[in-house]
This record gives sequence, C-alpha cells and structure tokens, in this order.
Amino acid sequence: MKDYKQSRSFKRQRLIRVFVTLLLGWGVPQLASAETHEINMKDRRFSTETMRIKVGETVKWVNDDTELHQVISGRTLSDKDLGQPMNSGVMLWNAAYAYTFTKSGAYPYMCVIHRALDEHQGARSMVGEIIVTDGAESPR
Ligand SMILES: [Cu+2]
Repeated sequence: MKDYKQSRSFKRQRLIRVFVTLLLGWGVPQLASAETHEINMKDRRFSTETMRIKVGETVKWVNDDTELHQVISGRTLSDKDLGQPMNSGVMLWNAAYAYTFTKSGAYPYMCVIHRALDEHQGARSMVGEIIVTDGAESPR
C-alpha cells in the first residue's frame, strides 16, 4: 500500500517536471524571436516617423513628453476606420502602448489631439507610419 502511494506521487512529480519543461521550451524561443521596437513621443513628434518592421514584431510607444499624446490608426481625421487597429487612448506622461503586428501592410497613425491642433495652427502634424513586411519580401 505504501509503495503504491509513493510511486503515484513520484509519477506526479515527474509529470509536473515534464510539463514545466514543455512550458519553458515553448516560452523561451517565442520571447527570443519576437522583437520589440521602441518609438518615443517628445516635443510633439514621434522619434521615428516611418518605421519598417517584420510580421510578428511589436512596436512600443513611450510618452516622454510633458504633454498628453495618443497612437490612433488612420491617415486623416475623417478616416472611416480611425482607431483600427491601433488605439492607445490618451497616454499620460511616461505611459506606454504596445501593438504586435500580425499582418503585413502599411499602418499610418497619428496623435489625434496634436494632428488637429497642428493643422489648425498650420504646423506639421504629429503623424507616423509602421510598414510591416513578411520575411519573404526583400527589405527596402
Ligand atoms: Cu500628441
């Protein structure tokens, strides 16, 4: 009876060990291959206005400014799909917003607050674009 119990607990321990190994095995390569690019928001500008990345990579925007900013998909304020797929909401100072791009294509975006303000004042708008290519395409 005692032997039976011991072997069961041993089997359970071994199962847990196998499970943990599998989890680590899946998790580590995913973290290693998915790159994150950072764009900073400062002086009403995106630090990189046009960024080229690959499918599966992540862009993280960080508000390093003393003003509120946003990351909102769209080329103009009247775009039908404004805010699709990226919509950070209002980003306070030091706030970060990240988006992982799973499909290739061009993703224009803007800070709606400053796009509207800058256009009203005749200044350059706070806009940016992420260009996502799949691995097969040659880098331009
Ligand atoms: Cu802004």
